[in-house]
Amino acid sequence: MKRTREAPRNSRGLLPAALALATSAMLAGGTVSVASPQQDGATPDNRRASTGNTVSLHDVIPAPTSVREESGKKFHIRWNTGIHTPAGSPEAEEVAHHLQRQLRPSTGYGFLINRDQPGSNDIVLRLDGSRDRLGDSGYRMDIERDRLTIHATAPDGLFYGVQTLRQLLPAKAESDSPRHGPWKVRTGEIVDKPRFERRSAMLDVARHFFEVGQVKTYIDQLAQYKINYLHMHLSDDQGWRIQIDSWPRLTTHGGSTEVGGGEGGYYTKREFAEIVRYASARNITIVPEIDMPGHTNAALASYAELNCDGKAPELYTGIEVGFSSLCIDKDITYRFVDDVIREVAAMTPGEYLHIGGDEAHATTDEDYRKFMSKVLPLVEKHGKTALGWHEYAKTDPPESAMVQYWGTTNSNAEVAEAAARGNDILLSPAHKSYVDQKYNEDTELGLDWAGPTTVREAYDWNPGSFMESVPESSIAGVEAALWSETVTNSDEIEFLAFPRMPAIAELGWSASDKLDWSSFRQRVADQAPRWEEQGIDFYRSEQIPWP
Ligand code: TNX
Repeated sequence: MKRTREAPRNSRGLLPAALALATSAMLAGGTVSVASPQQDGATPDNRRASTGNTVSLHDVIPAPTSVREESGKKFHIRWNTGIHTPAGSPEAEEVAHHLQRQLRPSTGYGFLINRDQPGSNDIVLRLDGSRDRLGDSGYRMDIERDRLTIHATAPDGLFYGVQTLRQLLPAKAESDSPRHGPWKVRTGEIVDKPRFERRSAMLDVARHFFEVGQVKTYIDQLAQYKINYLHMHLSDDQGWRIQIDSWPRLTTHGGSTEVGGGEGGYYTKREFAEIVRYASARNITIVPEIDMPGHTNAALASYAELNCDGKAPELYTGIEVGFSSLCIDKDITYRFVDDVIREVAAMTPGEYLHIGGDEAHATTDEDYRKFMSKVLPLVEKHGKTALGWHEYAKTDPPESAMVQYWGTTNSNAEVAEAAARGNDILLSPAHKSYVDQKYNEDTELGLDWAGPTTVREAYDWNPGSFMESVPESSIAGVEAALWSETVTNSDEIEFLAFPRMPAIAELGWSASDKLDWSSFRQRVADQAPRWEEQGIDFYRSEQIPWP
């Protein structure tokens, strides 16, 4: 598939005034303050622009809770810089190993990990953070001339601190081959913690199948923006992608194709375990979705007995939705669902199992309710909590169930009622956070039923106040959803996800007084050299002042 990478013909490419000023001052070798219309009381003084050599402590995505940058002094990573970890925490040591693996290739330094007294020039990880200030996943980074210390209350926070540290180093630190330093970080202090517990991304591996390596690549990209859940859409009309031992034809037959008629594919249990492990080492929990009772043609094609008329339909490789349904009145349907949920639950350590429930246009309302009333207890029986698309809110799921909103407006009575009953709401409004939508009419890649969606539209909303009659306390978080009808490989995933996924990541993490488009577009622009080092094929939106 060809993609439009050029900005639309009528774009002028004018530099915003502040950037033009910063650029010319930088070219002249000076330092410059860029005044940005922030509401956090920051003076132009403490907002120094990043230069080629060092990065401003303000230049981080998602924007941290508070930043204090000093002038002049730097922390210098040298050949003998070690990583100090607290004794007795294997998880903290894992974070140290992650940092070591991250920085070794570009710097060529060893980054010895030690548990003795930290030496000078060391990066120090400590589990001594203040819970009042940092919560369970926050961190405080104290950058001094001779030491950089990340304090957290738990290993999660250390991991997030390390992701911030990566962004504070020159972009070439992301290279996978040796580069010349210097490796300097400006001094000061960052205090940071997430606004919402759930910063999620969704990858549809059903419409087009993605190999384990492609999923890992995306996981790496998500982790650096502090995303902590990856929802995998594992079954749909076009394909069944996860091995189920008790129903083997789901994959051997149901997984054998994809949109457009390609060969499809599926994850064996071993491969899926590898995805779960890889994600968890990056603080990401996999949320498996088996979509039902609609979006089930691949299953119905694999087992004739699941169909009301006992006849298996053909495999499907188109992109229409809403034509398939499991047979609501057959007992075998619930033996099938029970087996699938049992096996999928056993493969995923996370609390939630997503049962889909969207666009069940081939199921009557009465049947849909009947189906959910039988299936929701099966989720509980296998030790999981249900997550489902918002249509299932009308079936009165238990209070523990999470409801995922995918509408294109900011009001939905059933979702508001569910919130009032106590259900948590996960927000993925399609016109904002569906990163499978085109950026503009000229982008060939992507669908456009809820869009097109520019980077600014994806960014410019506040999850806490977005939905009418749903208070911020009911919002679990946000999700950037990548459906794959038009997406066939990693380059195409990246083109749609960058820069919109980092935009959604910031909405999920940063405090509402930090959400500011003019600041975000500048910080996104400054990510470009990192993405280039990482080989990320991002969309050069004309809304962003790329360097
Ligand atoms: C709607 S949103 C769907 C998916 C499509 C997507 C394409 C939702 C829960 N269902 O089946 O893939 O639009 O943007």
